[in-house]
Amino acid sequence: MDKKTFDKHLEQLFEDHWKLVSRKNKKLASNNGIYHRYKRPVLTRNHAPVYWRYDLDHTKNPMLLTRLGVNTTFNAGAIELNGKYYMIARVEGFDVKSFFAVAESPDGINNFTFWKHPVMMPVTEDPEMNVYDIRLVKHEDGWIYGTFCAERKDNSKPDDSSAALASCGIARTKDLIQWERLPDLQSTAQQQRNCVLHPEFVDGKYAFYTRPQHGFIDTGDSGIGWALVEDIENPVIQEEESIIDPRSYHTYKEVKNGMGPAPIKTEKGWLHLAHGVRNTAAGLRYVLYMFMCSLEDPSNVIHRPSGHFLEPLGEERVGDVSNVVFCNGWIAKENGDVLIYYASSDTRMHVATTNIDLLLDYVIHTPEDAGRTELCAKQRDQLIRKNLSIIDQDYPQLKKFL
Ligand code: BGC
Ligand code: BMA
Repeated sequence: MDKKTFDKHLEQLFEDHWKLVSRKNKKLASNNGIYHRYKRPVLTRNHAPVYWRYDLDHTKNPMLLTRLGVNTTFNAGAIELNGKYYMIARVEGFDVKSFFAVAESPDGINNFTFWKHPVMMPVTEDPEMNVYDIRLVKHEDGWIYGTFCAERKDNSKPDDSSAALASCGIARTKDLIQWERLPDLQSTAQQQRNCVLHPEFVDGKYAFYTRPQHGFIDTGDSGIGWALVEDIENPVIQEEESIIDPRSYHTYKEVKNGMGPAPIKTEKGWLHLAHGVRNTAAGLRYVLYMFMCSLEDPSNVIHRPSGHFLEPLGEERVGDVSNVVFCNGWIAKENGDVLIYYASSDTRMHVATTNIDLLLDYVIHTPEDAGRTELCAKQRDQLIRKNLSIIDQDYPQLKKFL
């Protein structure tokens, strides 16, 4: 390409990118009353700046080819700071290494734009192969913490090229730019993924939601765990973690589950969003679910609405790892609005909007899973009978729809 054509094409690339990040999203009608989805994803691989992917030097890249491709932008942590909304996305290159990058929006829904540089996350003495799925929390100690999965090769199995060890990386910051890396969380479990720091001290200690597991994929007999840590600069869990939300047979969390973002404090309790995984003939299926813990004892689950909260729908079902929704970031605004950032199929980010009142009503008043088919059918039939009598007495105009 001669320089003139090169320049023209280059400008077009920048313009297309600009159009993409300037485009406003559209709220869709709610299909459940609980939250609204949006027409378009809020962060995709095309949101990655052109200068992250191309070499703009005409002498080195005369045909204007992508040099370092960006494959996916997903599983973002989220935080509101000084009236702006930030996601720290898991950006995965074509090289299958992910890194963290901050994307900023003026309203939390539109115009998410990556900062110029990705996060330069410091490493420990044992640098990891990969990092992903950061959870951000403003802790009452004054720091913003990021907890994420730090993955290393399992050197005890040199012949197995996919044997890996997952552990909880911890770093803290004040501005999302400078990060101080702390040692990885140490526990009695061989592996940890999906660890989340509770925003408040509990008995003067740091509290972690964990997910102790025996193998890299196999979570063994576990679920969402809970443990206290005295010193965040030497984060060691002394006791065995207690499992506050176990997996269970024939539910959306039959094979594994894990905490989502840090919980939101409300007057009635701590709201939790988590993911549950079921194994199917089409592979693992990930959905999101909610529960609530008590204010007095944040390790005590007091409400468990039946079934999942958000599932992969339509286009969300297809991507790099299909049939997955995953959430590790949400923001509760001061006015009670809640922005839920969820990724679909390990590929792109979406937002769903709701508010605390809706979530409380959902979590407190959705009945619990009745436990087995006969009881679930009865539970539904009771609702049907009640509704039919309400229609009979109060809504004669609805009878024609029955
Ligand atoms: C991937 C994760 C995945 C995990 C377990 C990791 O290597 O990066 O996305 O959740 O393996 O399958
Ligand atoms: C994992 C997670 C995510 C991912 C999911 C589905 O175990 O930690 O990174 O979204 O698998 O591939």
